[in-house]
Amino acid sequence: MAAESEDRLEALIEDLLRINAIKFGSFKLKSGVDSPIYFDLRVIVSYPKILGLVADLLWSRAQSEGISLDCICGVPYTALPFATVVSVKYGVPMVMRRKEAKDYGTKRMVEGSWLPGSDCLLFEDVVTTGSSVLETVEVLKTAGLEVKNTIVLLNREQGGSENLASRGIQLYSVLSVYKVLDVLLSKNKIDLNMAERVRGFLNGTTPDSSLLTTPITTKIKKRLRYSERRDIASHKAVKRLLSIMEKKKTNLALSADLTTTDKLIKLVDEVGPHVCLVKTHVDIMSDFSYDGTGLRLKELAKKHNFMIMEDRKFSDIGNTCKLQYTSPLYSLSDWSDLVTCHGIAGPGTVNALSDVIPEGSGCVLVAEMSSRACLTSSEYKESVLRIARDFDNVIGLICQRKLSEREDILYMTPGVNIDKEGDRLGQQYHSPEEVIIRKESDIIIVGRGIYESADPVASAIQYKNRSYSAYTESITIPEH
Ligand code: 5BU
Repeated sequence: MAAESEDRLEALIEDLLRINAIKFGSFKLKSGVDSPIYFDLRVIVSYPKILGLVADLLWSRAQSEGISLDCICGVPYTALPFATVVSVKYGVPMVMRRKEAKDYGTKRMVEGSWLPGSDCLLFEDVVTTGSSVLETVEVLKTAGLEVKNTIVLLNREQGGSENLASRGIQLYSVLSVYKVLDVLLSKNKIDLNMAERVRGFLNGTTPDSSLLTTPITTKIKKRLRYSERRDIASHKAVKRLLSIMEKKKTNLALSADLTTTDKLIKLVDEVGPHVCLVKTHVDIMSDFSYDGTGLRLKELAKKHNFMIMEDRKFSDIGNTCKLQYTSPLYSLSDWSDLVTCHGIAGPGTVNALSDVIPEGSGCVLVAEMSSRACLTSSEYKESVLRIARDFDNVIGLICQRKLSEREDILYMTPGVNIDKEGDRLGQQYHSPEEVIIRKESDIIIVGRGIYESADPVASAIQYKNRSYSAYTESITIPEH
């Protein structure tokens, strides 16, 4: 997701909390169930700037999904003004669903003008099970409109998408409840207890009633030190990496994307003293060999005390990934400690790799990418987090920010450069401070910022110092 739209989403979440459209506590839902979180988005209508932002985000979601439409409609009442503002701002025709038929005149349930069979895009404020969307879809269909897509401002992630999909309606969401929790946690607007309570409620695990009245807190969350994280972590690779980071005072990873062994080995030998991790892409090399490259890297890892991660991004079905990982051409298990892996194929990939990855090594799941317009939506990230939770050999995430409250895994962030904002091929860069302090990630991954610089060692030291200072600054924030 582009940084700009990510910033707008974060701003919206904070605004919603401020205007009491999102509340934490104990609330009885229509179903009679007690919920620790409540959304009342009706209030948005009184805040024109927020309403405008909501309209922009709904419309930009429709655009980015390439949804074709003839008109739009808001599920009454809350989403009615959303649709109205989109209609006016972006010049899209709108139809309006009546809640009650007039008892005189035309008795129409839908107002406006359309041709039979026109595609109508529906907007909704919050979706839980999707029942109000379905009710409106029925009325629109009876009036001769087609509804294939719905965009919801906030998805409570309680089965709505699946229910609607089973009725042929695709649901897209601007925000998921998990995203709301992550952002509010990262901005210290709620504490871990509350975030866990809401997650427990959404996952169907029994809430602890003593926490039902946990108030919103403004207390600043204390960032844990590497040594504290090491004690919490159970995986050997996490413990080892954290120990290296603490001992060498570095949270810098070198992305050694060079294409010949000589250049790669020279760079790694020079920069090795300053990094905790070296990341490789063996398939970009013209002369990779197991003993000429792999084993020499392993020697350097020992000499300079760093770990090695092959950024292979396994993404196929389990069986193929197993064959790729064990291929004797690369013999990855002999020299790399970590391998990256996508979640796109589901849990099967990580499951298969757990059969072949040796003890003490692990997988790092790609939850989020740095490239412009990448497809890692909130729902996708949540699914990847679930896979990470289910497999012990997942030791960390490649992500653009600390994506969960878990302290027993590592968060590693590529797309870091001090001098540039991006490249011409979609890469997007942030500064070490942005990544470590604001996004609360653990490790910055830097490639061209180091190996393309005139003095790679001096650059590595600069990245190391800035990134490590950002960490020490964030563990010493005084509590309020
Ligand atoms: P750069 O030269 O600092 O832009 O290199 C970044 C490296 O991180 C490069 O090896 C990418 O393949 C890798 N990367 C990334 O840039 N963004 C991502 O989201 C992921 C990996 Br996943």
